[in-house]
Amino acid sequence: MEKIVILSGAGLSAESGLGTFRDEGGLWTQYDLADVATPEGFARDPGKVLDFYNERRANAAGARPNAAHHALVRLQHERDVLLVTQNVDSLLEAAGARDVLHMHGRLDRATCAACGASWPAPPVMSVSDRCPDCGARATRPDVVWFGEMPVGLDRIDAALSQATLFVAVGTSGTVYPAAGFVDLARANGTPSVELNLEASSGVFDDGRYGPASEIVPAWVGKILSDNR
Ligand code: BJW
Repeated sequence: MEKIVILSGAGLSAESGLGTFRDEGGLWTQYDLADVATPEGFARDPGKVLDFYNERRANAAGARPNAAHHALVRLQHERDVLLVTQNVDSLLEAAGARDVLHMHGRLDRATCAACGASWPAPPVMSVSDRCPDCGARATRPDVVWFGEMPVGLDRIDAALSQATLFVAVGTSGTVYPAAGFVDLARANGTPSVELNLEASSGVFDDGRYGPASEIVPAWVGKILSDNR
């Protein structure tokens, strides 16, 4: 039976109005990632990092899934699909996904650096917030910064080892370990497809290029009609 692993990145949500990181005007052209996306940056200036995520949380709360999110969810409903996303937004869930592995965490969750508790993030996080479990003033966004271990790697490895197709959607393939999934898939002999605005740095067996809201529904339609 067909088993599909789909890895998504910021390009999936770009047409929903959420910025990418490395494109022209992207977040990493406006902010130094060492300041806002590392544990060291957070230790230096937690207020700056919380402001960065508070603004992104507010933007994400006003965003709606686009045709690409809806198409991936349709495929998940009709086939055996593991949706792995690097995105911290919840647009796949908003489109009706039943299971999404957020390997870089979630904007709508907070966590405690002291005890590891995790809970729904308030709209605005502040340095004076206390952990609801242990009371420590050690709360932070529940996202994965550079140098930290992504979420769910064992489950992803297991799924990749059994996959019959690996698909990357809207990701530049610059951040590891996600950037290496295509190599793992290919090493297992699993065909790989890239759906992106333009070719990334990864090596894929097949590629469709253009805006996600156009190429993803077209590709999903083809998969569903080819394998009825
Ligand atoms: C469209 C479109 C449209 C636009 N339609 N497409 C040297 C070598 C190798 C590795 C390392 C190294 N030095 C350090 C490392 C490790 C490091 C890393 O990879 N660094 C690289 C930069 C070199 N990685 C880590 O530290 C990770 N942890 C780790 O490695 O743990 C140790 C470990 C050891 C052994 C095994 C496993 C693990 C953690 C990485 C955490 C990344 N965190 C961030 C920020 C936090 C979340 C947040 O704030 O949102 O995650 S960084 C940022 O990049 C974010 C994203 O999830 C991630 C990926 O970006 P993405 O999604 O690809 O976005 P872009 O902007 O890069 O690309 C968008 C794409 O969309 C482009 O291709 C466009 O063309 C396309 N597009 N519009 C379709 N409309």
